Amino acid sequence: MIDLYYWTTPNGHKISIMLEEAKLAYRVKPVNIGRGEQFAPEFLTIAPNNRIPAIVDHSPQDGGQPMALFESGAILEYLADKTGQFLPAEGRERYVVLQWLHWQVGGLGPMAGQNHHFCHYAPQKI
Ligand SMILES: N[C@@H](CCC(=O)N[C@@H](CS)C(=O)NCC(=O)O)C(=O)O
Repeated sequence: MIDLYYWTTPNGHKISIMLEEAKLAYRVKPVNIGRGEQFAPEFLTIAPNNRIPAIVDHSPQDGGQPMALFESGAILEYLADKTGQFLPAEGRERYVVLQWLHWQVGGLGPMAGQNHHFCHYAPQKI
C-alpha cells in the first residue's frame, strides 16, 4: 500500500495519474496547502521541502522499512522502476524518457507555476 500526500494541483495529479495507470493500491492523504497543512511537523518528516506530492510506500521492493519520497520526478521514476512500466530499465531509451521528465520538472513545471501564481494568486499585481 502506498500513501499519497496530495492536493488538487498539477504536481499532485502527476502522481495520482501514475498510480492509477500503474494500477497500484494507494490511499490519498490530503494536504490542504491553502490552509498551510504542508507545514505540519508530521508532513515535514516525509517532505522536508513542505510541498506536495509525497508518498510513503509501505511495501518497497527491497522489503525494508517504508520508503518515503518527495519531488514528483523522483516519485514517478521510483514508481516506474517499481512496476516496470513507462520507463525502460536500462539503455538509451531510459535516458530519452528521463530527459523529458527532467524537462517537465525543471523547466515547464516551475514556469507554469509562476505564471499561475502571479496571474491568479499574488496580491500585488506586478
Ligand atoms: N518540484 C516540486 C514542486 C512541488 C510543488 O511546487 N508543490 C506545490 C503544489 S503544486 C506545493 O506543495 N506548494 C506548497 C508551498 O509552496 O507551500 C515537485 O515537482 O514535486
